[in-house]
Amino acid sequence: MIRKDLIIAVLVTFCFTATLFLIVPTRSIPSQSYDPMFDWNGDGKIGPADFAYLSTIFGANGTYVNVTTSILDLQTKINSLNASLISLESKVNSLNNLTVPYNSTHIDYDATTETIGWGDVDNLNLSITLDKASCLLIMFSTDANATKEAMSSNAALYVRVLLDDLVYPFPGSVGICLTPAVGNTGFFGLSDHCHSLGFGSYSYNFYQPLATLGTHTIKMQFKVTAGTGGLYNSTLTVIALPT
Ligand SMILES: [Ca+2]
Repeated sequence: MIRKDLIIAVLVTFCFTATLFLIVPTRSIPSQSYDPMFDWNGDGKIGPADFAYLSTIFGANGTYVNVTTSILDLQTKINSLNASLISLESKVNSLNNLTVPYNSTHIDYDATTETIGWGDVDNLNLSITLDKASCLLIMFSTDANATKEAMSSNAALYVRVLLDDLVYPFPGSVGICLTPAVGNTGFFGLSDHCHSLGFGSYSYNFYQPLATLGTHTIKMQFKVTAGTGGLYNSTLTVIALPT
């Protein structure tokens, strides 16, 4: 009977002791979580070197910086910058998809007129197709002259553009006086006479600020007020710019 009680006592003592050994080590190990804010030398652990550095600056004064707030502010700025980049990327993509319709034609012979009413310049016409409403820039350049045979009114060469066979609204139906006028001279007792105007380079840029979607035709017309007018080496170019 005594022996049985002794065995039970030994077993109870063993269990109690084992429980202490399980509890004590658990309580003896403090909770240690790595905080990079205190890892001054950046070696991935909090050690003597970090305390050594801290001791060198102990007691120092300065302006407190809330690192968390600073990081949040920086994150806000980064988010704003990122939004700007996304917007810029969208605009660049739009530019990459942008098409600029254009057309051009050229004649390399001398087109002349002796009429005082408007007439077409042969082969100086073209068409352009727009996928949306656009501003048309119509550029005309030529080597022109004007001659005058009779002693009459001044002779000058005029040009204009027809858009879809309608008189172009800009600068107006009167057209552009392209060359200087050739007139009579003979003042101060000199005999009455006149001189023809040699070929010279002239140009004019017409524009239509709001051309509608679709295909448009453009052609040049010319006229003279007297005598003969000539166009040589003429170029007609139209470019459709986004509005
Ligand atoms: Ca460290």
